[in-house]
Amino acid sequence: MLYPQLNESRALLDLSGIWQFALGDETFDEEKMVKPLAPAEQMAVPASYNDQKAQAEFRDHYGFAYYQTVFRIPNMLRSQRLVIRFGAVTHSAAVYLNGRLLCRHKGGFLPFEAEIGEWICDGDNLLSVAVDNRIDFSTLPVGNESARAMFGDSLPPFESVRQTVLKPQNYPNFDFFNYAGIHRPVKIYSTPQDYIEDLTVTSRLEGEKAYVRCQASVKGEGTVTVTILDADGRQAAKTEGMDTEIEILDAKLWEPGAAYLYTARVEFAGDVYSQSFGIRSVEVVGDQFLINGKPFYFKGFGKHEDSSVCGRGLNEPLNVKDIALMKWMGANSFRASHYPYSEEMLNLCDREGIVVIGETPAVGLNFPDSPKDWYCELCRTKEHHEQVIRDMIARDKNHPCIVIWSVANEPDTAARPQSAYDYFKPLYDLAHACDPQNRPVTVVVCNNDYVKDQVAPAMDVICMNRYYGWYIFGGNLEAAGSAMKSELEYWKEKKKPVILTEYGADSVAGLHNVVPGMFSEEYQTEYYQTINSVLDQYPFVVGEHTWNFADFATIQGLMRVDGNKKGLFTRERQPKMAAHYFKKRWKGIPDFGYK
Ligand code: BDP
Repeated sequence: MLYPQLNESRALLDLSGIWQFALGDETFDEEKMVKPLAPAEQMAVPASYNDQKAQAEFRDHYGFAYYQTVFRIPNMLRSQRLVIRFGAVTHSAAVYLNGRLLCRHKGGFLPFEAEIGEWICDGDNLLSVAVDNRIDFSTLPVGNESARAMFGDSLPPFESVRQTVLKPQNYPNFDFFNYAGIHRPVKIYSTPQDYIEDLTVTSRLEGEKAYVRCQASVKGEGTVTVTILDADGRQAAKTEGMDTEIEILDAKLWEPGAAYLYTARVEFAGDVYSQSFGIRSVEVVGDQFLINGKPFYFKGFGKHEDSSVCGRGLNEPLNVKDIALMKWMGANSFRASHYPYSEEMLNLCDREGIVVIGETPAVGLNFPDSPKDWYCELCRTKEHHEQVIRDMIARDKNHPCIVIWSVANEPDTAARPQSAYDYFKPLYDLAHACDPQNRPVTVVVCNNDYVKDQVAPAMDVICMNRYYGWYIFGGNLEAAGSAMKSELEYWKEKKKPVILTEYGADSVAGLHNVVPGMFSEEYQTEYYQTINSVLDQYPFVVGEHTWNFADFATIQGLMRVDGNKKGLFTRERQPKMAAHYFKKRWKGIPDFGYK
């Protein structure tokens, strides 16, 4: 799906701003969609609604919430094809235009769009969006379906108390706040009636030669012309055809830390679209991860789209800042944990030369205590999971920054190994089949009983999350180091590259110890020193991603002091001691050829 663009053939209108808003309940109220909301709150879009107000009912809301705005379409655009596009609405949406259902969408982290030409009227158009934040065993991320599933027998026996506890609410089976709302921009764009529907740009390196293939899918009659422009806008090649390959002379490669972007300017009938892309290769050879034929070492983080007030809403200044901080530390990569990030962030990473592991929102696929074979009997995510893989890759396929697809984070792949394999192997195959660049595919795992896991060894890259020294052997770094070492001895036999995609310790900024204890900045730093000294001994370990880049909001709980404090930065992006430690370490580790 193409990112909306303003150019000589396409207009672009941004509906960001203050919308009308009302909280609802668990029943969809069509009345709130067909006429102006009254009474209405004021709510900013894009952003989560949870933290924009001062009451708990917004933060802890369960069920539907309603948004409305009005817009007018300039007369000069009325003859054009008009499309409304939502960057992301979390977790599911119903959209009404002028009182009629326009479209529905399930999944909170990918875009959807609908043509609106026939629906538009003169004067004000009423746009209503119902957002449902409920999560269960059929959604990604996964929510538990009752308090009992969450708390089991620890619920009190008193009926009245129990009823309060059991009042309908979300029970996330994941460790980030269940933010909801219109999270990414809502835009209307126009195209001519004959238009470019999609573009796929891939590149191929053959020795010194580079070839670029451009496949266009179009609606209407006409010839497709492709002009490749270099980063200075100079023509590098030109060709014609719906599916065409051309050689680029003296091609400059896209590299981590040294991004070089070309543009494929595609013309068809009266339509034009400029698709940026990079020429680079990604492959796994033996136990190494190669970018442009050279062994790459991932230095970076697991992240979240999370900030105060905006919640999970697009926050572009923060994205710019985060990349600046990554560069300040000598990091070169991050994982878009645990959902596809905004297109705006990926565009930025393309330009900044930051490497990204793209991930679906499949987090929480674990029910360790379930007596059932849950992949088959409990979990109802399979179809939706397939859909998000298709949609994520269709959206992100042209980004040079993305070098790995992660199909899921920490599913339980060890308790019922065969069932897990039967669920994930087809998804792994699907991701490969969908990707025109055929990038490596993985499932990020975390199992104490790792020897039983059949999924991780079947992946192109073994990505593992590990918390020796925190959840296991908390406070005992000596034991943590040996546990890490013995696990790596096991993975060594698989002869595949391994990335430690998560490891970390909470630290409360400002808490200091002479003798490091858990939650202090010193402990967090020593924790990393201990684990890193083990990682450095294994050449097949091709990357280290700390958990997390910054502190982030979570559900309230005994283990969370105002959120998850495993950040190297505070939520406000102030560095903790460990950030300075990593800055020193990573400045000394080259992007290529470290091991
Ligand atoms: C891992 C999860 C991540 C959590 C982290 C933690 O992948 O989402 O936030 O643990 O507990 O298991 O800090």
